[in-house]
Amino acid sequence: MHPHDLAMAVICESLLVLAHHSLKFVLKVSPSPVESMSQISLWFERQFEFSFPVELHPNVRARLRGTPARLEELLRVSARETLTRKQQGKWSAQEHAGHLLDLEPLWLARVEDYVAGGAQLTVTDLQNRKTDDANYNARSLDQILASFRSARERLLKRADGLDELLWTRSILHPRLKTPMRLVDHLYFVAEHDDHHLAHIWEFTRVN
Ligand code: NI
Repeated sequence: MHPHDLAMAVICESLLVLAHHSLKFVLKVSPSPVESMSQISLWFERQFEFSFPVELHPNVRARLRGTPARLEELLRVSARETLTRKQQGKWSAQEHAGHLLDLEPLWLARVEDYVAGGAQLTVTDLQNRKTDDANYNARSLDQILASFRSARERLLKRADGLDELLWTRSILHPRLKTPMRLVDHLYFVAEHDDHHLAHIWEFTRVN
């Protein structure tokens, strides 16, 4: 080998070794996705625009109907330890599921607001103390999932029996100060489902 080529080979090898170590360093110091900021946007910062046609209400109901199956599919494949692990004091995957269960009575009460013709939708506790107090990590996962499935069935059954004219009735949302049609309310519930399913998915796929 020509001395010049040899020198080049040594430099190249040194650079490769350096690159390898830098990569190892980057991999070592990068926090895992769970330790870093979640990519999921904050629910209370979400803005909603409701401009889709009311005729889409069967599609929105189909989304709502699918949530128990999606939740079960996500949760049943993970170990209990993964499902109950809390990160930085935030809810565990199982607590997110419990929170979905906790909100079903609110969604149903809001459907009744449309039937009764109220001026504002039923308010809720924005601190979600109900979920913190329930201690879902100590409960059986099967029980949470079964309760959610039956509560969701009840909500959908109630929506099934409603007069077609009710779907366009508009009532003010107490926090967003936005008028919401009944179809928007159910769309809002489907978006809320997705928000928590995204959190659960984030937990279960990295653990
Ligand atoms: Ni929520």
